[in-house]
Amino acid sequence: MKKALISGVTGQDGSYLAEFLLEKGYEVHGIKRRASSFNTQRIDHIYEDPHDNPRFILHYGDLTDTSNLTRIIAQVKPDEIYNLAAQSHVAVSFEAPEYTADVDALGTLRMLEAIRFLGLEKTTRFYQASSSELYGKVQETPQTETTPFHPRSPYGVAKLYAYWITVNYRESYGMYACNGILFNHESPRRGETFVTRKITRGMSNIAQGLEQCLYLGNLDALRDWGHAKDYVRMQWMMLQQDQPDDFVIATGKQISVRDFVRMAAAHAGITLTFSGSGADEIGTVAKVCAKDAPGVQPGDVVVKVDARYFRPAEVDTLLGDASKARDKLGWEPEISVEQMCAEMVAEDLDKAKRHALLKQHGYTVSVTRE
Ligand code: NDP
Ligand code: GDR
Repeated sequence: MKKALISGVTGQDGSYLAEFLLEKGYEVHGIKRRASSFNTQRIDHIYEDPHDNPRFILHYGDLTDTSNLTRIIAQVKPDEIYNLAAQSHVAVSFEAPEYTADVDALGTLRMLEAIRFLGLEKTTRFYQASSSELYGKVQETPQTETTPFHPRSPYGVAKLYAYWITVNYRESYGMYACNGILFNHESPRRGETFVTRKITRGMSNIAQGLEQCLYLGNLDALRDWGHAKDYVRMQWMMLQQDQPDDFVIATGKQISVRDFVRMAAAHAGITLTFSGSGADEIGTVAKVCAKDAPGVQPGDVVVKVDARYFRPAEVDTLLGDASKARDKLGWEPEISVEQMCAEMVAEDLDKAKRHALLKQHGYTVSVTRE
């Protein structure tokens, strides 16, 4: 039985990857952080009783703790390591740049060093969760594996270090180490403060009368959005090749944040008209133009731009070209952004309806917002 170790197993990708590898027959080990409240919601459905000889095993750990990582890797001796753990929020990285560098850049080095120190560099394969944020201020469109990097945030710069240290350990020690340069990918399990989930959740709550207005930043940012399920399949495929290599994973299509708002609103039963345009136009709003959902009236302003969500340096546009992954690995994304948005809204609307029902019956319902 093959063994995999996933850092960041409690995150969006970690949870889908754990499911995927368990289905493939792997013994799956995951690293989770100690938190003051439960942080395993995304993997609770695959949790196995530790007293029952499980195939899914969790270890407490942290990417900032070298001895802890070394001990886990020594104990598990994994065939494959997927390094997905990160402070993954770009805007937060401007608030916590040093921590982001510690986890995202040095954390990757700690993993690679642990493999080398334990003499596993010829037996353990390593996947690094690299990012389209490396391209930042883009030098060419669409972006491929050879497009120059110009990161625009402490997160992007930390991931740049992680990218190159992965390449360096491959070249220096003959380690099987790969970078997946992944463009944005989302799902109903996406963290609530990333823009797509913030929108699908916000529109669902507004449709049910639980919230009045969604405050967003740059509506004109363009992203190449795919589905996390498609992307974790590719992470595994990358580690099954004869030779290690780096691959872009993207859909090859982009839409704006504004269009994603329109799409999500429509799925939640709200038809919107936008006034104003331009990334910096604080007055930009979206109004409801038809009453299709119980929580809104025609004329209600349900989206406003708030400068607090602007970033000190923005990544305006990202569009990936995953031809190499298609040609060499036979990978194609199967889920479109429209299907993904519909799935996300369906789940968030379901939750909003349940909350609305509780509220109707006198229970207190609090909506957590950023
Ligand atoms: P999430 O933010 O959903 O998950 C991040 C995971 O890392 C969580 O399990 C989190 O734990 C864990 N983590 C954070 N800090 C530490 C730490 N110090 N030590 C140990 N674990 C830690 O991210 P995604 O699943 O979306 O992304 C996975 C990886 O892919 C990340 O590295 C991200 O930067 C990268 N990436 C993501 C893209 C995307 O669009 N989703 C695109 C390109 C790259 P906890 O649950 O406790 O917070
Ligand atoms: P991103 O994702 O920064 O691309 O990083 P995010 O969803 O945070 O932002 C996408 C774009 O939307 C704009 N935006 C807003 N973003 C957030 N979070 N909140 C808002 O209110 C808002 N309004 C507008 C942003 O300015 C940006 O242009 C994600 C993460 O998963 C990274 O870990 C990963 O590496 C990259 O994708 C690829």
